[in-house]
Amino acid sequence: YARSMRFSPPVLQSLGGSFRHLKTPLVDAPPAQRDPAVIETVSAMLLDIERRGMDAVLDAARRLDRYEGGDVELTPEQIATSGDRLPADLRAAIDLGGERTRAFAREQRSHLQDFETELVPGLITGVKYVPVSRVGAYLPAGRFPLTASAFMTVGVAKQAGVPTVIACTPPQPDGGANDAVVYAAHVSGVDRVFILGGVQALAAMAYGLLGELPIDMLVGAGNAFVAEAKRQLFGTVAIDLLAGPSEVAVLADETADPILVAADLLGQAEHGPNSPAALVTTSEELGRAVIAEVERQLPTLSTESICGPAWRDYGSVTVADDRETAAALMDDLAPEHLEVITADDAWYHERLLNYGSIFLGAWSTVAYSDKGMAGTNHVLPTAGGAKHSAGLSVSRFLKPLTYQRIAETATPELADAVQVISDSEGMAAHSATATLRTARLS
Ligand code: HSO
Ligand code: ZN
Repeated sequence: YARSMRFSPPVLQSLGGSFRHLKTPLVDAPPAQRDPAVIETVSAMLLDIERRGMDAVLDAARRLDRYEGGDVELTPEQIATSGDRLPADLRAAIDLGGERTRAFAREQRSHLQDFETELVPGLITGVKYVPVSRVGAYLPAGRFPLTASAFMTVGVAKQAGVPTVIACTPPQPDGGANDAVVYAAHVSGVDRVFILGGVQALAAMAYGLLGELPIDMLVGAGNAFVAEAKRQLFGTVAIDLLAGPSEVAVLADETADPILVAADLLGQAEHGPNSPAALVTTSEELGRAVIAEVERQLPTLSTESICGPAWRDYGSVTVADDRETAAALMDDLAPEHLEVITADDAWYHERLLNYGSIFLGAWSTVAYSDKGMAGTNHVLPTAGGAKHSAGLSVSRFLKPLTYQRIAETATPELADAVQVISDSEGMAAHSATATLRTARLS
């Protein structure tokens, strides 16, 4: 994630003078994501854990998370009763978000159809969707617990039909797990939960140290160490994606309400002091009003110490002369979350190509998806990753496996062509698999 919500100079150049910046990010360089010290630390930890197993995992948990407990696994009883300690309204909201997220995943699953087709007589080919067998979800509970992450990872994997989904979540100051996070994992159908954080959690799942076979796929976001551990474990296991700081971009025209636009920009800037927020607008008046409104709202937020620096250092406001320029600028940013609040929402929806998830109209706001209420996944590509990848969804947990069933009738054509290509390459054994069949034709 080298290029967090920055316009690329060649794109700006290609757009000529058809835009101007009202506010540019104060910090010139994007946040350092490939810190050599982080890479070193993570690789030393993974090596240690691979060699020494669970002893090394527990050493790391004690040293880094001050974990003093014995068994890191929650009992089924502890998981089942996690909701009892929550306020009733929180419990109900978690029930709602969990069910909504599963409903969307179920619907998406139903559109992924196995198929079979006879390409030419006797050549039958097809696709069969098969879920991965074991998934490990990382459920962060640091500065903010992000309760809904369990819906997005555990819940969606279960809707895909993944038989075993285990989860790790870091210990809280009292040594236990965060009840809301565990309850969200429980309603999502989690099989086992462990109180383990950071690199040691990912390694324990990937190396099969938790009384479970090694998992096939690691999902879920965390801090820079967690992201780096996923990067280094990729190959040993599959991963969802490498998430950098959460981002939001708003594309608005003169019809947008600056109060809502400012609130939605600050809404994601809250994730961290390096969380980018960008406004691209076709109205200079709206742009200026939003800048003023952000300054007015900041002191009203209890998280001003995060949102303030994020907006100052990574916030931007750009005015485009027309909607085509606005769309081109936005496609270049390729934001994780994109809100479109204009009189032309449908036109933009049709035209825009790069975003993790899009929110159309003033009533659609990012937090609705963040907390699971919109049903869509909040694990999304950041830092321009939306140019090449989509976010997590039920399809990521399913492997479209291909098959072929070939009859004698299709053999002459296939075998002759395969023989010709194989011979031209000098691959005699490949060629023989075809010619032996030709010889057996009745
Ligand atoms: N915006 C984050 C998800 C989240 N935010 C959950 C708050 N809660 C990544 O999409
Ligand atoms: Zn968020």
